[in-house]
Amino acid sequence: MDSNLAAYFLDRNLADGRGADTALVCGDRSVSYAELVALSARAGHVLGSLGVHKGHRVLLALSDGVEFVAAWYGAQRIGAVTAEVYTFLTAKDYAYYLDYTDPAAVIVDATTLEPVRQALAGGARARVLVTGVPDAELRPDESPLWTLMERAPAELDPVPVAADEVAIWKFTTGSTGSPKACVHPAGNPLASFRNYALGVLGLRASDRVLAVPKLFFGYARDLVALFPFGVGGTGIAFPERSTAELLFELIERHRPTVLVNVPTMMSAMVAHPAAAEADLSSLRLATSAGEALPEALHRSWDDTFGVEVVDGIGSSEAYHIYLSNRPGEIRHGSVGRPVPGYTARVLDEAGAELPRGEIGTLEVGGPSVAGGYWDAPEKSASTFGEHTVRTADLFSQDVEGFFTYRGRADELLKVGGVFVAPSEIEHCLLGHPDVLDCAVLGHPDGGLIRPRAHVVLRAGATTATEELREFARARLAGHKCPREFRFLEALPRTANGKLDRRALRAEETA
Ligand code: 3SK
Repeated sequence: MDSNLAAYFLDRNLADGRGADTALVCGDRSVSYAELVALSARAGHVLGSLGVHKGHRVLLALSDGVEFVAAWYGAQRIGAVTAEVYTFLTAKDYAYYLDYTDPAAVIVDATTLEPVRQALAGGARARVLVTGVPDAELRPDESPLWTLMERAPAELDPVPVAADEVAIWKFTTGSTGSPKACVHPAGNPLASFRNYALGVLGLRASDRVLAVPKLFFGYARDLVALFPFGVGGTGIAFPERSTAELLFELIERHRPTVLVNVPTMMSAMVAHPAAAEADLSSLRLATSAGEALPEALHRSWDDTFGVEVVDGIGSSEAYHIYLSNRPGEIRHGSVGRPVPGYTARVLDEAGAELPRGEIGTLEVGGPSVAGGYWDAPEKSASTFGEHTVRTADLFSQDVEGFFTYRGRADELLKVGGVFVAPSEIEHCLLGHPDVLDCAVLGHPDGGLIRPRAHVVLRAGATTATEELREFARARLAGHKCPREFRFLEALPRTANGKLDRRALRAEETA
């Protein structure tokens, strides 16, 4: 069967009589399925005319919007392999991605053109397609995407792609080293769509999905621009950076039914002065992933907004979410149970499965696990098995089968000879009403390692070290209680919204 993703997620809607239905909303623009199919056909022609063919890589350095989605499906339509990068990177970062990806074409916009130009000066040989910049400002070796699309035919048959042929690269930063791409065949997003989007979230044609993270992050991209299209629903995209205020506005304006969220933004939304008046009544559910959702934050979200949050965990290695709660069956503090079709085992250091209740590293198995990392055979061999991936995440599973996140194996602190997970201390402190954000790192103290808390207080709060110490002492074993607290304006976060422990450590030692 053909697994071309443009055929599956876009063209099928025309065959099913949904051509006039809205596929994508961005600002005042509403794009129907028929229009999106035509835009992707035009983009596919443009790429083809520049010599991009089946199996070639296309790197997207684009802000969220119609252009992103049209270009992505244009590349998929011709059987090319898509990879996306964040739009606020430096020329040095883009040089790394261009060198690593070696794309046949890179697609940029007004935000990314300059740094990509500088990066390309290093000698990379990709064709450059530009959108959102006047044609007259382009250099002779750069091509105007939109102008060429306007001249291109609006029909293009999808190139046949088998389920085991590579279609998508998903970058993963990991906690060490340079970003690596997880190489995914076309069948993986289809498996994730069936198992997670349909099997867990129950996506339907009436759904309108809005995401907090940007589309370069696969968690958001698939939930906005793939999975809703698989049921004839609507994705909502916006180019601006997400803020609580903007999200309240977008939710009131576009009336999404599903909000794809991350814990940091949940915290910012709950703490926002306009939270009580915000109208989230259009939402039938929100998802949370990307980071562990602290129980206290989950409960304050429930109290503030009353919108059910389906917490889960995914990874670029497993393609998307593999452990998740289920709507109507939410267990606070747990990331739920395996998504249908997936397995999850808690292992000891020797790789043997641990009994329920014990903490170990998680091994995930399922139909969407990547074939490996690009150009990293040793790391691939130590991470991937036959449709399994060994994570560095620590978990325990209770007798009812629910999994609880216990931190990263590589972040554990050995305090007084006992392993302590920073996440346990962080989740405890986040239960204090004045704590907005928190990260715990180990620091040497008289030859010993002790937990040190970095805390962001809510606006106007004046809570001091002694009160937080007492709060922790009442809830945690003595060796887990931080003695030292540092108060910060904000914690460093990655482009995906995850806590950046490396940057925090660098700030600490600067
Ligand atoms: O949490 C993640 O890193 C992730 C990555 C890819 C897809 C989905 C998720 C949640």
